[in-house]
Amino acid sequence: MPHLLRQNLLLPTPPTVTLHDPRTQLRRLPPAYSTAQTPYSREKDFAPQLRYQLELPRKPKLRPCKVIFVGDCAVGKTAMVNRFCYDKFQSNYKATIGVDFELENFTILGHNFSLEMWDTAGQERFKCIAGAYYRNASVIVATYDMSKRESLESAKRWLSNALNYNTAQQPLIFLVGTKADLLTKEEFMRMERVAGVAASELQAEYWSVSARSGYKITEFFQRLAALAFETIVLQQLKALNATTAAQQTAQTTEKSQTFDLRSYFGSRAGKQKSGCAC
Ligand SMILES: Nc1nc2c(ncn2[C@@H]2O[C@H](COP(=O)(O)OP(=O)(O)OP(=O)(O)O)[C@@H](O)[C@H]2O)c(=O)[nH]1
Ligand SMILES: [Mg+2]
Repeated sequence: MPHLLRQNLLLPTPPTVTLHDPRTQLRRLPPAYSTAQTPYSREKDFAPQLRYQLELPRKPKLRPCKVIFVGDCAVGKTAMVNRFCYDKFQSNYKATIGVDFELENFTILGHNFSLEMWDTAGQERFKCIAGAYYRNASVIVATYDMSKRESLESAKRWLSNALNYNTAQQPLIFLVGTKADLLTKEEFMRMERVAGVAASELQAEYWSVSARSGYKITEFFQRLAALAFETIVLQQLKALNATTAAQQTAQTTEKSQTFDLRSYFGSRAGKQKSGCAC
């Protein structure tokens, strides 16, 4: 009925409004899972240099950030990515063949920033090809199943393997425990203590999550995206400052050489003049 009324009165159809996913719009730095278990920023907001850099007329050029998920088979890598990207959970296990790929777009402090998520296969038979996907990853997520203690030891090996292949400068490292819903409160706390020690040995930020219940999934991905964004922009600023400093040094050297040549030729000309006069 309202539709007919609109047609009869020749009212313009309202514009379609695209609603942005609030989970991917970030204005502040999300907190770590635990401030005691992170080697990264413990601040409540982005670094002041980052905000300053973003206000300059020269905007940073942001390439998609490569994130790799590694860990034993069936620990829940795919479930974690799917919960964040599609808000869905499948209880039947379908092993990843080789690698799966997802792209997630964020808007951080008004800038577009994409995460390229490479969800690798944990099955042994794919290990030889996985190395090819590890190169140039800016973030490594080492994943273990909180209900299987041995998968934590494997996560350490997966991480060290990924670091061997990685050529990116100091990737951000996360250690993530999945399937938190399967543990009792006591088991959960015990496992977190053990994993917390492992995380500090690995110099990784620690998170416990559950793809089934959605526990801390959004918070984890938001923190990952925000830290990656901050690191990449600050690295660009550092590189830019280094280039400017090198250019300034080159200009100063050039100027001092010009000065030397002038004084050299000036003195010769003076000598010649005086020579002519006598
Ligand atoms: N209870 C519970 N089950 C989970 C959770 N996450 C994953 N699972 C289950 O664990 C099984 C394996 O999950 P996947 O995400 O496919 O594991 P994966 O690490 O991607 O495995 P590969 O692709 O073989 O490396 C599936 O049956 C999931 O339903 C969770 O948070 N809680
Ligand atoms: Mg998988």
